[in-house]
Amino acid sequence: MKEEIISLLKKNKNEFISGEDISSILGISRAAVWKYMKVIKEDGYNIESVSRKGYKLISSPDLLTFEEINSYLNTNHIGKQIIYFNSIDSTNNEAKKLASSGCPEGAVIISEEQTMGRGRLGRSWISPKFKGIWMSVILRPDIDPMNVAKITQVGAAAVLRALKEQGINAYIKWPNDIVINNKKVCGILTEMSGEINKVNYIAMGIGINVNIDKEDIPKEIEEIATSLKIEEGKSIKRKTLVAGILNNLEELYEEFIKNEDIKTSINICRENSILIGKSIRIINRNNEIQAQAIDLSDDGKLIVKYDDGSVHEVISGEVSVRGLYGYV
Ligand code: BTX
Repeated sequence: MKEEIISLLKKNKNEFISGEDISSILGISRAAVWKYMKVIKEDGYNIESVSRKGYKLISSPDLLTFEEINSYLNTNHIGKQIIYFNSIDSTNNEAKKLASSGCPEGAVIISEEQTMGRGRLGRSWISPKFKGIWMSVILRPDIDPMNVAKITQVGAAAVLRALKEQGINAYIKWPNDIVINNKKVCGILTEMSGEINKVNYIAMGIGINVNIDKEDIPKEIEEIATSLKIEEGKSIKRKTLVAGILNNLEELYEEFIKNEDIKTSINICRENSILIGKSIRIINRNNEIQAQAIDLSDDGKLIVKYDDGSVHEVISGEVSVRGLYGYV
C-alpha cells in the first residue's frame, strides 16, 4: 500500500491530493492514509501536508525502490520487477533462491546494505547501508553454458557505459572490476545454475561503491578500494545510475542472446581496458606468472604474451590478475 500511495503522490507531483481522494482511490480509511503517510515521511520523502488541501510530494529520497527507479528505465524486461530489501545477507544469495523458485528473467534484487556481501572465490564484499548499489539481476539465456563466462563482460560494459553517461571516467580491469584512479569502484560476481547443455539461470551481482566515504573503507582494502564520491568529490544519485546500468545491460544483453556474440561489449571492454599494454601477474591459486596483456579476444578472453614470446588466451574462471607492483 505504501508503494501505491507513493505512486499517487508522484502522479500528482507539485499538486495537493486530498486524504479523502487517496482513501477512496485506494479503498482504505483516512486513518490508514494518515498512518502510511507517517511511515513514508520516515522513509525520507519530503511531503507537505496542509489541512483541507491534503498532501503534496516535495522531494523523494535516493532509495533504490522500484517507484524511484522506474521513471528512469527504458527497458522492456530488465528491472521491470525490482525486489527491494532494506538489509539482506547477499543479493546474489537471494537472487539464486528466487530464481530456483521460478522468478522470471529480468527481475532485479536490490538491497540498501548487505551483511554478507560476497566476492569471487569466497571473498567478502563490504556493502554499507545507503552508500552503494548492491544488486543482482536474474537472467535466463538460452545459450551453451560454456558461453556463460562471457556475460561478465556484458555486465562490465553496461556499468562502464552508464558511468560515462553520468560524466564519470572509469576503466575496466578484466574480467570483473571497474576501476578509477587504479582503485576498485565496482565488482561483478556472475553465478550460474545449469546442466551440461542448459543454463537454468544466471545471477549477475553488481556492487558499486557510490557514496562511500574514506572512513567507511576498512584499512585492509584502502589501497585497492575507492568510491565514486571519493573520486568525483561529490555525492552521486544512485537511482539514476541503477537505471542507466539496467538500460545499457538490456541493450548489450539482447545482442548477446540473439547470436551469442558480444562484439559491442568487448569493444567497450577493450577500449576502456586498464590492463591492455601493461605488464601483469596472473595468479592461479599459489602459482604466479608474469606476462604482457596485449588484447581481449572477441569472446572475452585476455590475450597475454609471456616472456618467452608465446601468446596465450586466459579464461576468467579461477585466475586473478594484478599489476606488477600492486592491484593494477
Ligand atoms: P572479487 O573477489 O574480485 O573482489 C573481492 C575483494 O575486493 C575482497 O577480497 C576485498 O579485497 C576487496 N573488496 C571487498 N569489498 C570491496 C568494496 N566494497 N570495494 C572494493 N573492493 C572491495 C568482486 O569480487 C565481485 C563483487 C560483487 C559484489 C556484488 S554486490 C551485489 C552482489 N551480491 C553479492 O553478495 N555480491 C555481488
